[in-house]
Amino acid sequence: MGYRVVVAGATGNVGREMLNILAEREFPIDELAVLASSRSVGDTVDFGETGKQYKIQNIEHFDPTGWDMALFAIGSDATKVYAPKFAAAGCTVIDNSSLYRMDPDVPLIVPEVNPEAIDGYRAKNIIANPNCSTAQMVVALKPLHDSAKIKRVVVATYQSVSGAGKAGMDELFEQSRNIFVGDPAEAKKFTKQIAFNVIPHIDSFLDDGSTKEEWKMVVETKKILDPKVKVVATCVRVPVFVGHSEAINIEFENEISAEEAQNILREAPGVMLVDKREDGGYITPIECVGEFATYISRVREDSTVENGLALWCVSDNLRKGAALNAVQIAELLGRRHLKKAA
Ligand code: 11C
Repeated sequence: MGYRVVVAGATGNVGREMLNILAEREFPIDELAVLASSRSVGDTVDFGETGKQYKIQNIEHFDPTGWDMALFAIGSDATKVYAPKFAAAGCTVIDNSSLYRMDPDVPLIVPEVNPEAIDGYRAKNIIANPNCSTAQMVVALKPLHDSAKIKRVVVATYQSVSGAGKAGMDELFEQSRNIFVGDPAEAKKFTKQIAFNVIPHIDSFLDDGSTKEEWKMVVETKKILDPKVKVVATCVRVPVFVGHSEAINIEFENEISAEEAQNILREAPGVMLVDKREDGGYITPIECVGEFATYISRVREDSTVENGLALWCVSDNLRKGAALNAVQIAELLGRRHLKKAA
C-alpha cells in the first residue's frame, strides 16, 4: 500500500525533476495528482521514464482532503496561498520555496544531516526544503563537523543558471547564440550578460551589502547543522546550465588532516569523494547532472588557519538542491510517521 501524492508546480524545472525522481526511486504511490497554475491546465507531463503521463490539474480548484503529502515547487507567493490550505486539510506539504524555512514551527530538513528534526512537522504540517546551495554544502560539512567540530566556513559559490528557473536557462542559451551570430546579448532575467561572464549577485541585496542568497546559506546552515557554525558566503552566477559548485574553506575546533577528512567523506551518506590529485581527478558540474550524489574533490589542508581544510563541492542543484531532497524528505516522512507503505 502506497501514498496519495501531489506534485504542485509540475511544469517547472524542479517540479519535473520531482516527478522523475519519484519514478526513479520507485516511491510507493497509490495515486498521483499533478498540479500547476491555470496556464498549464490540460497539458500532460511524463512520470519519469515509466511511460505514464499525467494531465495537469488546476491547483486553484484541487481539494487536498484525503491526500497524504504534497511536494510544492510553486514559489513563495503561491505557497503562501496554498500551503496552509493543503496542510489544514491533512496533506503534509514539503515545500521547496524559501517561505517557511526560517519559521521555528517548520522543520528545515536535509535527511543526511538532521532527519530527527522532521518530528516537529506536526506543528504546521509543513516541512521546508533548503536552498540548493545550502543543501549540498551541509551534506559535505556534516560528517566533518561530527568529527572535528566546525567553527567557521568561508564559501564561494559558482551557481548554474537553472537555479533561476527555465527563464535563466533560456537566457544563457539565447545570449550565447546571439553572440556567435553577432546579435546583441540582451540581459532580461539576470542583471548583466551571463554568457561568457560571471555575475557576483544572486537574489536581492540586503542592508549589509550581502545578498539574500548569501544570507540563506548562513541562516539555513545554522538551522540545519548547528547554530554555532559561522558562515560567510559569496554567491556567484556562472554560465553553466545545471550543477552548482562551491569552493569551501573550513576552520575546525579540533585537528583534522586532509587524509582523515577524505576517509570520513568516503563513507559519508550522500557524498561521493572523487579526489585523485591529478589532471581531471575531480568533478565538474557537467558530470554531476542527473546524479543523486554530492561530489567532493580537492580536499586539502589550509595552512593559513589552525585546523583548516579547503575543498570543492559539486551537485545537481535541481536534484540534491531541490527535487531529490524533497523526495528524500517524503521517504523520511513515510518511514518515521505515515507508516503506510511496506
Ligand atoms: C539560485 N539558489 O541558484 C537559487 C535558487 O531559495 O530556493 C533557489 C532559491 C531558493 O538562484
